Amino acid sequence: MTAGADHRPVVAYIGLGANLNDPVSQLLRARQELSQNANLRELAFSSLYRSAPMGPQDQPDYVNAVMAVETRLAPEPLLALLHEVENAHGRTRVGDHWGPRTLDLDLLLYGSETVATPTLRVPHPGLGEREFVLVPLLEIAPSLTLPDGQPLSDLILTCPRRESPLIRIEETGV
Ligand code: ROI
Repeated sequence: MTAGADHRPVVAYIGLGANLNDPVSQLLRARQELSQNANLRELAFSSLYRSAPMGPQDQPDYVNAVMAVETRLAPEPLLALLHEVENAHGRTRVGDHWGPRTLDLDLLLYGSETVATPTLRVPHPGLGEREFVLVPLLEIAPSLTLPDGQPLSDLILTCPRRESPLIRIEETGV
């Protein structure tokens, strides 16, 4: 058994984002790599959405999606796997923390568990402010609730509106 793959099976949600080097193919390749990993089973993959950058505006538009997987990896080993895939995509962080990236994989939710360690916070702390995460997440999990019992559909009502719309650019056939 892979180290760390000893948790009871959990449904985890992964946010994918990219705005460099053909973002659509970055996301589609990442989906393949994740779904082919022996420790993950793909349950759903949202449409792809394009949006203006949140944060510094002097960078290309982003493409975002959300994937649901079943896994027995504990949260930290799952995060380590996400970092491996990011690195395999030649991830470089140009400039500051909120700069452009070839691939960003965020662990959004891990079953109904809350994680708060120095390296990982789940649910993802930006969830409620990020339309580009909430919309694809609701697409594949409309009745999901957060660990505190709050329906995800409530978060979209309070999510700050952006000036430019989130555009659904591609269905993924799931
Ligand atoms: N903006 C959008 N639209 N999509 C992202 O995935 C994204 N990721 C980021 C920051 C820089 C916050 N802005 C983003 O990390």
